[in-house]
Amino acid sequence: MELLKKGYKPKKEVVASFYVEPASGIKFSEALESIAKESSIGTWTSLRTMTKQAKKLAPKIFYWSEKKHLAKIAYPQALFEKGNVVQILSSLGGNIYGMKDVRNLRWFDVEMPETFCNTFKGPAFGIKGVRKHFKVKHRPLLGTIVKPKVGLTAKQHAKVAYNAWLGGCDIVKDDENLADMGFNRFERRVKETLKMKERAESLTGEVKAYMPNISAPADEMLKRAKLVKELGGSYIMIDIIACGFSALQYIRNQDLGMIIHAHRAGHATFTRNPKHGISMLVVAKLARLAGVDQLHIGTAVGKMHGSKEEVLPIHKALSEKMGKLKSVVSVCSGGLHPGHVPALLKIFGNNIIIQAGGGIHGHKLGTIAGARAMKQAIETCMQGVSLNEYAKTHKELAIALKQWC
Ligand code: CAP
Ligand code: MG
Repeated sequence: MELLKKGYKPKKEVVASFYVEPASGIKFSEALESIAKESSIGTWTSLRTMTKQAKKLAPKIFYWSEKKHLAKIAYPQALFEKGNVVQILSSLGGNIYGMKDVRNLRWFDVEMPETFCNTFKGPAFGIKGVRKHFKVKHRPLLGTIVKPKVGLTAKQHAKVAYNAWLGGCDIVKDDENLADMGFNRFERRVKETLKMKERAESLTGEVKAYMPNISAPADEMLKRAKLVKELGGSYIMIDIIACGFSALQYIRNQDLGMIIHAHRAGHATFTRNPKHGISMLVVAKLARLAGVDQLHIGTAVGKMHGSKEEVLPIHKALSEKMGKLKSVVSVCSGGLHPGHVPALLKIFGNNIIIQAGGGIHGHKLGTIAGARAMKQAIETCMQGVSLNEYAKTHKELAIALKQWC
């Protein structure tokens, strides 16, 4: 099969971009052909069983630069099952990583025809739906993660959430490793925390939200999602890497009318190495196909790996046109405190959710003050004043800046 077609212009194909380092003794073009075959219709040797029909599904390697280790491969849409994210990963994120012909391989981008994107449900709410839910038009939304990550009882968890809402948080979420624990049962936590949410809403007059983590075996996830809905919740949170795209699509495809918050814990096992793995940009596009409404993308300024050059394209990709799919809200979280807010909003703009865990619950005066300090930092950006200026008349912010800057 002749797969190298330099200069070919893809039409309605799925285009995957790769970083490729061949193994020693393997030519760059040989490595590319192995990748193209193994990710589509071929294998290590020619086949007596190959048919004309099957050959029509052969991909075309239409761009490559050995110097830059780059290649672009156009795959016929017919190679991919409509509405099935799992099979995209099994093809483009599958066997090719284990082949001896490649020393390093990173799938760093994917472009899909609108007609293919439209075979997926995509986000049920998107940016517009989330903002409408909170009746918040312009400013970034503010969230917190109840800390300690695990260890509190359901009642204690709910109290921390209540204080965060009183202090000004719109959203409170479970941490990624909090599930149905002996010391904090899922149902009890959801009941207690939603009760506190309603109390905080009546006190503040603002819409508040709780994002319980339903990550578990898929059958249990559905039970928990339905329970949250029955109890009056509006959100569910899913650890999409640990749960996998099958479970994510399974829950999305139930059309429960719940906003889906996607945590990406574990992504760095394969997104972090610049020479090998799958980029967070690809994960983000697949998560949008699968139907998340919100997705952690990194902060560029906080505690997690991920530069502005890497994170900003992900933020843009979540609202760029992808057929008729709704946009996804970028969630910036990880090591953030009030001192980070101006730099964060300068990079990403206001159409994001800012989340702080330690940056709120670690505040010297406690959670309410910590949430107030984060909200005050957002206010400085909305009003165009400096943090230090605003801190002169806002003590919670002043204390936070002294504590962490
Ligand atoms: C943040 C966090 C989030 C990270 C995940 C944590 O807490 O709850 O899981 O944001 O990283 O457990 O670290 P802090 P990312 O605010 O206390 O750091 O968003 O990059 O996926
Ligand atoms: Mg966490």
